Amino acid sequence: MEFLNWGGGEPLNVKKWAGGGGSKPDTLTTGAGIPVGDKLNIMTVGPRGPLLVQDVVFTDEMAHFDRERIPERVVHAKGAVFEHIGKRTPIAIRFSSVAGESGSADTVRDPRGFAMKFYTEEGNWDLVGNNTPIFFIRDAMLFPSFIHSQKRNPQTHLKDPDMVWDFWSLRPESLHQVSFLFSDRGIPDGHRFMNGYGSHAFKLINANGRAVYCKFHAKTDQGIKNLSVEEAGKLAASDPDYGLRDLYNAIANGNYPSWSFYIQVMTFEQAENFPYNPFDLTKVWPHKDYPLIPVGKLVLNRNPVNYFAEVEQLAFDPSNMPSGIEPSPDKMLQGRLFSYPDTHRHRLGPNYLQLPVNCPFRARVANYQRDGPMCLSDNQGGAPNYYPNSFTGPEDHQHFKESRSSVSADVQRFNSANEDNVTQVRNFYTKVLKEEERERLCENIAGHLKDAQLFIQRKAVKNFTDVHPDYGARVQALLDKYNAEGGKQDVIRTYTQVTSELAAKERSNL
Ligand code: HDE
Repeated sequence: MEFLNWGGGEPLNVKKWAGGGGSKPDTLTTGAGIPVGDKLNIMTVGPRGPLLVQDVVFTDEMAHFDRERIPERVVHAKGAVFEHIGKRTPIAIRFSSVAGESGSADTVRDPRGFAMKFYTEEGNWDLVGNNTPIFFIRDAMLFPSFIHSQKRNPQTHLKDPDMVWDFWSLRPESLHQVSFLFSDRGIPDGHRFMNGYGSHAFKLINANGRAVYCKFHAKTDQGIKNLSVEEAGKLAASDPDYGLRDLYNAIANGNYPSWSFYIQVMTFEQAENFPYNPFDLTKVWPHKDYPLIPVGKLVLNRNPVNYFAEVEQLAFDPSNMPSGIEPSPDKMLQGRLFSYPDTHRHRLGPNYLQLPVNCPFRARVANYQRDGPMCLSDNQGGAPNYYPNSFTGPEDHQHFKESRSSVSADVQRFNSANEDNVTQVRNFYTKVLKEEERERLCENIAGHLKDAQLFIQRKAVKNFTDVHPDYGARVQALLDKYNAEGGKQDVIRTYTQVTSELAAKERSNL
């Protein structure tokens, strides 16, 4: 295999990562220096089974990622309604963009976060979704690297199209989400005019203990509205807080935005016979086979009173699931069950669940956890702090036990890289998009991909061609135009070439 080197110190108009046929990289290790055998796949029981706590390569990677920085936040509002007919449940929703820092423009092309917290009488339920039903990857192990590739280059601190497209082109399972992102829906017109999706499959268990798989959808009652690339660009310059302002004003003016809430249901038997892994987050469950069933409405009728208290400190956690909702073996969801509470313990401290906006104020917390920094409550007073005990400490109840499921399979790092990365994307390209939407999709992709090096462009185009020859050809034709205009040469310099050029330059400066 050929290895590319990360060149250092070039002027910013010269592409880094130049190289080819360079030296052999070091062996990858954990933070403790232990060599890693597989850093692309989490360890599960069977190819579709749950993640194991013994996957310390994963926890090492993820716990470090969780502590990289204090994440910054964008928008939030509060509202009402859920559960049995007529039942109202207070909720908090926070909208966000993913890759930008706090203060970045609301009109960038980026997935939008759509995080929902339901304060139920049986504890908080967090459905931490996006405005897309799918995601870029299907294995949680890849998430830190994926995010690094979308954020700033560690050397230049610039956004780097090479990093973005290098990762995407090496992981073709991203094609579905990339195609969605570069379509018109990639730039929603503020937060009110987009849908929200729980995205993962979950389990729903009824009162008789019968379980089904389900997915959650929140469809905007305002209708979908997107911004054109031109409008979005203008707004980014003139009103970067456009989305936040729009939402805040709508709620403040009593024009409460709402979303109709639906579920899709799949029986265990249907899951066995589904043509793909039904827990693969890069794919959807077709609506014609798994129709949307209406179950409620989300209404946002109050703005936060204090941004820091109610938004900055608001902590979502996909592992907050009241009895009756359980995780499916979706590998991304399994990874998130660990990552979110881990990041909150780091970011807000181990007692973050006592903060008013996070505490399950409609339920009563009774457990054996005590102390820790910033304990805000009475620390459960004089109640016993060990279990079991012979006194009046809280007891567990069989009634709330998780549903039983059986797995029996090899424990392994199962490689899911090639689990059909194209069929659903092809449907999206040929059947969902109209001709002019296809044109805009290819223009948006080429307009971004043009800034990556040619060898990365070629890898990306190959993947689009695998989806559909027309897709690849259109993107390539646009790239050819850009490349010719930009005088881009099809030359990849080796690391040695880059460094010797630099050395020569330094000598001439002497
Ligand atoms: Fe997140 N994600 N994520 N994510 N995510 C965070 O949690 C993470 C994923 C999403 O308004 C972080 O509190 C991992 C999918 C939203 O506060 C962090 C993986 C989806 C928000 C984290 C994913 C999301 C986050 C950063 C893959 C859509 C904002 C700060 C295994 C279904 C929540 C924080 C808010 C935030 C980890 C993938 C949605 C670092 C490890 C898929 C809406 O913990």
